[in-house]
Amino acid sequence: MGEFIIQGTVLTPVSATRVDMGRAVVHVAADGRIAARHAHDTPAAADLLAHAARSGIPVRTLGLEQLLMPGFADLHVHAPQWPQMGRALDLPLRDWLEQRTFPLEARFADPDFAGPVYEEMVTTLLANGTTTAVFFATIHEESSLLLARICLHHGLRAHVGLVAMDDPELCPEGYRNTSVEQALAATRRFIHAVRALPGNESGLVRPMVTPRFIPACTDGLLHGLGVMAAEEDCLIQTHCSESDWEHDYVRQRTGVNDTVALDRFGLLRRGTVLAHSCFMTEDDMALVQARGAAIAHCPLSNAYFAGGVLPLRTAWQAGVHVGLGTDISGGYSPSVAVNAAMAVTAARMLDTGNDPARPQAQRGRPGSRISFAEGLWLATRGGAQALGIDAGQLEVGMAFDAIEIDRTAPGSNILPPIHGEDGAAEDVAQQILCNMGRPNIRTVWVAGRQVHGT
Ligand code: XAN
Repeated sequence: MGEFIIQGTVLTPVSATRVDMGRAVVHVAADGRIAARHAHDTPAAADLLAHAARSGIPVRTLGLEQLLMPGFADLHVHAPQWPQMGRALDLPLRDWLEQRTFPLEARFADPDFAGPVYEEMVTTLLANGTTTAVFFATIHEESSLLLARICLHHGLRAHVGLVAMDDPELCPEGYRNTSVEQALAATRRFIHAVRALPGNESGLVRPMVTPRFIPACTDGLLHGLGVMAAEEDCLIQTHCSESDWEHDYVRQRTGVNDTVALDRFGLLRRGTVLAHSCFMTEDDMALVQARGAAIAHCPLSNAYFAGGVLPLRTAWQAGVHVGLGTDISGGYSPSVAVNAAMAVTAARMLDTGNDPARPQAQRGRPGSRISFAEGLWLATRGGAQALGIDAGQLEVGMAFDAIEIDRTAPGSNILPPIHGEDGAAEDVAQQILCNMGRPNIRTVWVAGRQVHGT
């Protein structure tokens, strides 16, 4: 992969609340990072282009209807649930797991079944502009390692977890770890195997310690995984304070909320990604912040399985890192943009006002709303920050994980700018999150490598 230059309109979050848009010349170095970014019409931009012409560095020039923006981070995807995306959402979480999801995931014991599913999923996520993904795989080592290989082959920046689940009270015979020792040995082998994959020297694909959630794991397994994450310096992912049923279950079993229980097992660390977290209290959030862990906010999935909405503003006020998750297939869309727009919508619905004239049941949490700029941040830099990755903004020093959007692609739902004027950057960000679709995504890069499109 060689260096190149790309010039055109760049749309990027500059902070959690501000989006910037302007024509720029961007230099992507051979290591896949942004080496320089200059506003077009500046002497520095002219010098860069002249240097490119002299040195034979390729230059890609975008038209006025194209936009360059950071790629999306999807912090929560159940890879083996791809075949049931958009199905079975009318069941409650526990029934859905037992009747539909565990039987489907059990089929991934067969790598010949897993391979084509994972192949299609990875390429579809890239086609939707996802440049970083965090996957729950299954309990099966061979097919989970195959998922890591497929991510590496296609250039998706990925985090892959071999799922650990051993509690016979919830997990069916045939789809659970057979003992704590077996689960721990498999997880350790998996961590080492992912790190040693040929072609993974840069760590593009990273393993994650993955206890499914407290109800699926015995105390012995949770404790062992906490110790292992520290020993191996490995990221962790799990579900946390997810739904009314799950939240009550954990309180009954442990006497505390999920966050405190996870902390006691050593599972709350910098680099832990907690999916959902709808039922976290302010104390829970303070603990998560103190440990440096992050939340994967899955607004679409929460509408079906949680019986609650993440108080996102409260999490941010507590200083917690938050990104977005599609939660396939608890969420029905593979698009992080759809989930970003849904996050804005869910926050507005939470904020139904606090008019004392209303009955208590109709009062919301005032101040919950988030802007579309904040939605874009969640979808890009917020997610990357949660994982400790230098990506998610098109700024010098960041990895060039980017999407070229074509606003006039055939089949586009994005309307052209009014009178040819784009207006405010936030308006454009809003339009992209609300109306973009696959036809608009012309090209995708991860770490400077073109991984989708032309
Ligand atoms: N909790 C879960 N929630 C979800 O949305 N999907 C799952 O597969 C799962 N497992 C535990």
